[in-house]
Amino acid sequence: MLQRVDDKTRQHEAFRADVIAGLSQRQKTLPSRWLYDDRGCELFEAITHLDEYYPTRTETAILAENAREIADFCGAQAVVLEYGAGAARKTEILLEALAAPRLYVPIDIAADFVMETSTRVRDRFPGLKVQPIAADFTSDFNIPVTVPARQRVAFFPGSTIGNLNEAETNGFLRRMRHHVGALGRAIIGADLKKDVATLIAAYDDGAGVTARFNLNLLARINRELAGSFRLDQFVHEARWNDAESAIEMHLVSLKRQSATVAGQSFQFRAGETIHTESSRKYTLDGFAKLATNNGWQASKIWADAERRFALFGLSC
Ligand code: AVJ
Repeated sequence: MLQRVDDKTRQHEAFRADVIAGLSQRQKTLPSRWLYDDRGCELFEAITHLDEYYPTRTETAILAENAREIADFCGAQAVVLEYGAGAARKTEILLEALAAPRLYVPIDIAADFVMETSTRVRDRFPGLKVQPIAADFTSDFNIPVTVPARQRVAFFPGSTIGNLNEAETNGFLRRMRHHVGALGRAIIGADLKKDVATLIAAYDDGAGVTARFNLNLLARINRELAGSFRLDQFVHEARWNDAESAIEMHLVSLKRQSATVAGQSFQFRAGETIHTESSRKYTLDGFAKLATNNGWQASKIWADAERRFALFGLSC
């Protein structure tokens, strides 16, 4: 319990520091990880069911259709390390396809969430050992020695990798490589570059769910950091940044205004934006090169017929 209180306090402090620092920059920016409070998770779940948002259903279908081959690539007795636990259906498809997984290790910064995931997976797969780790997968941490060192497979679906910047991506791929060891493997989901109209629609849906998801970040700041953002004076925008090969989400200030956060005041020009998320889109070659540069080799690629999304099977 004490641990949990500590965790909450630390999270709150980190949130405040990130918001103050982000809003003090010339291009105001807020780290996308803060989009996922309870309401944000609910809204993201709703996004995954939208017609325009193709990634989730495409990746799930790729996984389901290639489950046999993917399981073979992992090895029947794999030790599955999942980074950012909770991709429920995807995890289940993989675990189901593995003949005799030795252990499932969900890793997530939210201690409560990783415990919930563990319970759910234990219920669903009686007999499967589950050993949760509460850690932030974007910073350094060690896998406990109690996790068998052989046949470790890093599982990172959802194209969450696309939200990391270049330095974070390199660091993350290397850390994963270190975690699984020389004989280890990885299965990583990555969204692919495609026509801009399809991409924009996926991040600016007709029903406005993504807009609510983005604006919820301001509501969260108001709630948790005594913020004074006027939610009706900011609008959601999805932009394609060609140089970064990324879709960006911004919150656009509709007028010249100011907002207070934790006692500090921030000024906004009319049309000025807060950059809240980048979602990088890869080419098959580009991702393979990224893997190679960080100690991996892209041995397998599973994609849908339209090449919208890919699962990469990496080995060392
Ligand atoms: C969960 C991070 C993969 O980048 O596509 C969806 C988040 N943001 N719509 C993505 C998101 C806006 C999503 N990821």
